[in-house]
Amino acid sequence: MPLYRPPRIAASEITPKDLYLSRRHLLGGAAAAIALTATESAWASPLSAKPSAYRVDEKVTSKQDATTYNNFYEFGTGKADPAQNSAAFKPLPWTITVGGLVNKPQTIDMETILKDFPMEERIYRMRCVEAWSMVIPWIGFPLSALLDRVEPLGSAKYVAFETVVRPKEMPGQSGFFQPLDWPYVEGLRLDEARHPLTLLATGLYGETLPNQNGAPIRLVTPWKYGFKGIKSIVKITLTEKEPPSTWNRLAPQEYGFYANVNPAVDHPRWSQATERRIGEASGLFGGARMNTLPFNGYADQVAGLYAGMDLRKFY
Ligand SMILES: Nc1nc2c(c(=O)[nH]1)N[C@H]1C(S)=C(S)[C@@H](COP(=O)(O)O)O[C@H]1N2
Ligand SMILES: [Mo]
Repeated sequence: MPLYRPPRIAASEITPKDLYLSRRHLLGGAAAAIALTATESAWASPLSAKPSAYRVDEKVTSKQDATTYNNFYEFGTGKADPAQNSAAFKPLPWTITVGGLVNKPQTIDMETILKDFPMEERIYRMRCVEAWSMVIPWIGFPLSALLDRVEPLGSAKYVAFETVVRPKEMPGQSGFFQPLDWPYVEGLRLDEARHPLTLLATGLYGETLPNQNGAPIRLVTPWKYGFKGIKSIVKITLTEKEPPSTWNRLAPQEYGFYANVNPAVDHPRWSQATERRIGEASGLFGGARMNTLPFNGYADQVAGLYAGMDLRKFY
């Protein structure tokens, strides 16, 4: 499989020293799962993972589409911006600090994560609240495994997530126009966070995550709208109260905390009944229009989490 190359990065822009350091960083740790073969892009390297039973039987979106049509406002608001503006972002070295209402708060580096948590490949649907969708082969591990490691206290009811803040490497955080308040934050109820479908992803298409997809580690909750899938996570905090989430804070009448995919509840400005599958045989708008499924097709597995809630009231 050809290696993915971040667009618009010339080999000459990476100094040999950077390269050497990031390579050594990858190879020197106990991260046996990573075998670096690229000479010029240490952050796009093969990542081995066991296949899993979590796979939808639908055509997988091309890697080209999944890595060039992105939402990652830290790198700009256009779909092509994250791939074009993220070459200077350094996903390694990286640590995640996990704390709050837990017995064993800790800061874990990426090598330890790759070594301690067995990686699986999972092919999930991805449905953006903007009514487009993809099918993506993620590599990652269940968030519940990380939560087990820190031992949440009985008082913990929610999990809060934070994206890194690095204005020097993320042009969307440093320009005149700042589209969001940083850091980007998200949250899940603890039972949602512990659900077996909830993944911390470290790769896609057999490789470590490209910067534009949330390197080196991001959240994937396939039954929720894509904005819940917070990228480039540096902090995870167990809390008693529902944590803030970026889009809900910005426009609470348009984006909810739960954000479960629900074709019966329209966004105030557009229908959520159908979606445009990116890259599929196109109509006028460059993608096949298909019906959106309740919980994005994962109702069998997750509907039980919301028993007793009137889902028409939540978006
Ligand atoms: N930190 C951060 N995470 C983010 C976003 C963002 O702008 N910043 N965009 C979200 C949205 S709206 C979507 S649809 C998905 C897109 O993920 P993808 O680009 O890997 O397909 O990332 C989500 N995670
Ligand atoms: Mo989205």
